[in-house]
Formats: sequence, C-alpha cells, structure tokens
Amino acid sequence: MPSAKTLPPLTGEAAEREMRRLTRRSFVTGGLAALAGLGAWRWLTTASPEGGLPWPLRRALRFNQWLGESLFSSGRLAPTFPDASVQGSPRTNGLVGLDGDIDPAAWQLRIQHEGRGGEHVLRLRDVQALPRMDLVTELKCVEGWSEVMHFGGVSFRDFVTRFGLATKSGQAPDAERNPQDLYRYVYLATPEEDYYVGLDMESAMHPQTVLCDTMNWQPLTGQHGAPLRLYLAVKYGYKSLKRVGLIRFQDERPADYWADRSYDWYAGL
Ligand SMILES: Nc1nc2c(c(=O)[nH]1)N[C@H]1C(S)=C(S)[C@@H](COP(=O)(O)O)O[C@H]1N2
Ligand SMILES: [Mo]
Repeated sequence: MPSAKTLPPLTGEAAEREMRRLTRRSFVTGGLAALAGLGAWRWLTTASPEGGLPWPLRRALRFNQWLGESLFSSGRLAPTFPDASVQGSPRTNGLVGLDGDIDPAAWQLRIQHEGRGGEHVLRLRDVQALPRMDLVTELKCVEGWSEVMHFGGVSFRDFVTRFGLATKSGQAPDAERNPQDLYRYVYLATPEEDYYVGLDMESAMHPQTVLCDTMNWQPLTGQHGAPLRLYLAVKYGYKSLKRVGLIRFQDERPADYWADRSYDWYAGL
C-alpha cells in the first residue's frame, strides 16, 4: 500500500472531482485525468467504507496499476515516417522568448522541484552525454498545418531517470513500484519565462517526448530553439517549447502560454 506521507492533502471536493474523472470512459487515453488519482490517498483512506472497502479504493488501485504500466510501456505511439519524407529545412512558427542569441557554451538549464528546495543546473554537455534518439514524425500546429520533421536528441524519460528528476525522493522514477513518488506535472519555460508550457507527467514521460539539439539532421537553429528544445509527438506544436531554460516539477497544474490565451491546456492529439 503506498504511503500518503509525502503527498499534499486533497480536499474532499477536489478528490471527488478527480475520482469522477477516472470513471470517464476516456480516462485511459486522457493523461490529465490519469494522474489525478495519485494524490487522493488521504481522502480515500478516510472515505466512509462501502462493503468493507472505501468505494473508490478498488478503482484507484486499478488506476495506479494502469499508470505504472502506461508510463513504461511503448503503447499509443504517434506514427513515424521514413527519413526521405523530410523535405528541406523545417517550417518555423512562433518566436516568443527567442529574442537575441544564446551562446550554447554558456547556456544553463535550471531544474527545480516544488517543495524540494535548491536547484539543479545542467549544461548542454550533461544532456548530450545521454543516449541519443532520432524521431521522424509530424509536428502539428493548431493553426492548421503540419509537417514531417526529424527531431534528434535525448528522450525526456531518460533525462529524468539519469539525473533523478521528477520525483519527491530524488530517486530515479519508478512508475511501476512507486508511482506516488512522481510529481504530477512539469512546467518548462524559456530562460526569462516569456514562453512556457505545462505538461501532465504521462505526456512528458512518453517515449516520443524528446529534448532536441538537432532538427532535420542539422544543429538546432535559433528560430527552432537552440541550444535545446522540447518536442512532443502526443501534443499540438504549441507544447513543444523552443529554447528550454527552466524545468520545474510540481503537483499543481502549471500555467501554459497558450492556455492562458484560451487554447486547450491539455492540447492532446
Ligand atoms: N519559445 C517558443 N517555443 C515555441 C513557440 C514560441 O512562440 N516560442 N511556438 C510553438 C508553436 S505554436 C509551434 S507550432 C512550434 C513550432 O516549432 P517550429 O518553429 O520548430 O516548427 O513551436 C512551439 N514552441
Ligand atoms: Mo503552433
């Protein structure tokens, strides 16, 4: 049985709302709803029992099992394409937070964990020391265009695992045996936080979520977010932050540049 000690308390009302979400038919594909069960233990264990077991408990147990499976399975992958489907240089859209040049050697990636204090600072070479991955897939912009592009870099999942990020304990995430240790959300922003995105943890940990230093087999250009950008195959393009400068793991749903401007926060495909 997971311990509730490290989890922030949910009020009864919030917990009930989350549990209602879990009963939705769509919850298996809705990562946002999916993470909702994690914090509800305190309420679950104090809820009045029905037939010996608090009624949401069985459902939550099933849910936690599913979460562990889904975070470390390769299910529900976005389609990939042959290298030859990539044409020329990638289309560019959205330049918020990309003013001025950045010296890759001086660039710093700041990493914070809500309630853990302190800050990790990583350099480009730290990120580039991880195993590389390449993905040829479609970037879909909510404005109505899409393009097959190549993204090269390291998987976000490998990145958090290698550096012991995204967890309350500071250990590498173990979604199967210790899903409660994971924060629910990730906030990523440009160095001055002019552009920022909020992600549910399931989408961040998806095997096709990449921290990229190349696009179309060329070093990332300034307009595409040098020296490091994010790409998510499971979201519309506006979640694929260019020029990452800050990453914060938290349990509260993070702000998001386009969600603050009336677009969908989840932005799933
Ligand atoms: N920093 C930053 N990242 C950003 C944006 C932006 O304005 N600023 N626009 C987003 C949008 S709306 C899209 S569609 C993609 C486009 O990525 P591309 O220019 O590499 O094609 O970047 C996303 N990331
Ligand atoms: Mo976009």
